[in-house]
Amino acid sequence: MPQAFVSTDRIRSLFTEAMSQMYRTEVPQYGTLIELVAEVNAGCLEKDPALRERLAGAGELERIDIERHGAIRLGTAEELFTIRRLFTVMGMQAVGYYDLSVAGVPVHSTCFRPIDETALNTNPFRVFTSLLRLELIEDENLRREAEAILAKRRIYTPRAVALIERHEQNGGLTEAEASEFVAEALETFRWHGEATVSAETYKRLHDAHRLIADVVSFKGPHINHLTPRTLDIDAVQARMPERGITPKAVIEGPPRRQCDILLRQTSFKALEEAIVFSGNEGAVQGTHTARFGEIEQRGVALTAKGRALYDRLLASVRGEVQVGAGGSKAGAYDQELAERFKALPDSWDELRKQDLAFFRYSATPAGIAASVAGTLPRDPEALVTKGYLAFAPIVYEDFLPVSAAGIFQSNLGTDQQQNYATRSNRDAFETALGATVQDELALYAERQAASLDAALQALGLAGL
Ligand code: OOG
Ligand code: NI
Repeated sequence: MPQAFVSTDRIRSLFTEAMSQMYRTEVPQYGTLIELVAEVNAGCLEKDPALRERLAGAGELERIDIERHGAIRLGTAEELFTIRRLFTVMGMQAVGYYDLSVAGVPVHSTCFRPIDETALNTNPFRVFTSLLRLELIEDENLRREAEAILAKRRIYTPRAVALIERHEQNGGLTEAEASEFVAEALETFRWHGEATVSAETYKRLHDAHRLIADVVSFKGPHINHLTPRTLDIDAVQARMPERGITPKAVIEGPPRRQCDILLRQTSFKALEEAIVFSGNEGAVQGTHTARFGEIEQRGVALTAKGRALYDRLLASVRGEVQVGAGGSKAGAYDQELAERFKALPDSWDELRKQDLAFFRYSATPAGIAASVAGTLPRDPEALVTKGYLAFAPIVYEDFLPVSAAGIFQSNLGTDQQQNYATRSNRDAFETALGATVQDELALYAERQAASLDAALQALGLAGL
């Protein structure tokens, strides 16, 4: 008898749980953040029974405090190639290309995440995965040295690679293999307090860019943050100091609204941690700043038209108010953001009618009854108006480059702003990845179209 394989969704859930446990132990302040988020979420549910009911109906209640994303930074093309294969075992694919060099961060990135609706509903965990762009280091000697250091490391355990290969060959993993795989994969994301380089090399890498030191100096790409979901990001942001946590100055993304759009996120500043440098003269103590905690609140995915409006409004705010290094002008920024975003409709129906956001359609019981009675109008818009077709927002599952740059920056110190010649290099990224990244807008559009087709079919109006 062939052995039963477990689903990729189950492997992803096991992995999310293992990673969460590991990170809480490694970064105690992250555990404190999780407690605060749980408290705020519980308060929201108590205040808003309708919200509780909606979440319970969607099967969300039990997994509300589960992490929604994490991030790593890789050093070489081979590392990226293998991480794609590793994430495939967990049902995660590369979606979107983000060029962060335009924001002075020498990386380009993608998001590994589940794609289909069932998988997203089971566990939407994603990993923002960046690849260092060594070609952006100007000093040729330093570039070569960094390449040589990275070429020597092996960030995957041999057993993890063997299990990836087994998955590729057999088309799945058994329960026992899956738990072994999760334990082995976790090793890649673990923190190592011992740098692989001397204090002197670290300093030179750090002087070129703090991020370069973070990627090149260690045995592996330690997970640098995990991000749970909050039901009220403003409340968590405001209450972080109560728990001795220092938040970044502003929440990234859109302002608070009735109808949440895209992604709002904020983080606590990366911690300074003790590390040990390698060297002939014995262990040398030092510190490194890389790891932090973040929270997120997601809203509806915007269409290309909606996104263009979002980008324009955000750029106009950022052009007007620049938040200073110490968080000066944060209040003015928040105010300006709220003000300018009034140009983006704040009702689900307007967002839908103006083709600004994506929705999932379904046939209502009234629609089915009208279909049986033969009294349905033959126009989708009329079907919506009469309550025969219902629609619900499709959640944005991806990232926002300006926000991501803000998260990077707040953990790098604002003195690190650099401008690279902004040559985005998607081809090189995809060659390293060994695959093309999927277009996120096409994925949302497909889900919207498929839901409308199915709803019309249910109403006996297929092909309308
Ligand atoms: C990734 C920063 C981006 C987000 O939520 O936008 C990110 C990093 O610091 O490596 O995680
Ligand atoms: Ni993040």
